[in-house]
Amino acid sequence: MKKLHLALSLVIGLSFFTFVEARPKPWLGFWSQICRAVLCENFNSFLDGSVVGQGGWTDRENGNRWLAQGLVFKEGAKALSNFNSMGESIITKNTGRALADGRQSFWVKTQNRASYVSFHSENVQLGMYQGSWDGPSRIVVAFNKNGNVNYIDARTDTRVNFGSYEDDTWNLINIEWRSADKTARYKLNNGSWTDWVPFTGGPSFTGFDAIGLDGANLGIGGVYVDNLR
Ligand SMILES: [Ca+2]
Repeated sequence: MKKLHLALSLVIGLSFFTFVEARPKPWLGFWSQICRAVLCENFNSFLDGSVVGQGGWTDRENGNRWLAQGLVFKEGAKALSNFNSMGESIITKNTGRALADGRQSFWVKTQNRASYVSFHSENVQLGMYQGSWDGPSRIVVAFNKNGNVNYIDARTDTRVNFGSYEDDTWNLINIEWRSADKTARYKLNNGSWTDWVPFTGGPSFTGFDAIGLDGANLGIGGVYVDNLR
């Protein structure tokens, strides 16, 4: 009798397993939508105009020059633009979810970069921050007037060019970081990864929970940013 019960249990169990396996799995689609970056943002639902105050974005300095707009975008229906001729224009967003190990990508399109005013080594800067733009640890990438893309090597506190980019073209930046040795690596337009390089503020690092964007001294040029993932 016990053997019969066991056999019946097996049959019922297997039948249920087969039934579950055969069902559509909407949660798999949901799972694939889960954001594994500091921020996943496509800007498509934003109202045209200043991004400050929308979707949790805040003004760090002259941030109202970052606009949501639907004329130029990489994905969907909208992207951010910035045509800040002089000085800096900085926005940040803290997601409230710190990643000790993680990744982040950005799509960036400069416009008329020849008209940019040379500004240190960063006309357009994108990055991850700990706490805020002014936090102790950061990973930043910058696009310059001269067509170079750079990161900061914390060992020398200098910007290191690791690629060049085309003006008036959407460029993809991928960044990964790890807490084990407080390093990051970088990739431009699906090229090769750089080596793992120490990022700024490693000794204070616990996790990145903020994103920052800066458009600086763009002259009569500008920049578009879309589809952070
Ligand atoms: Ca978009």
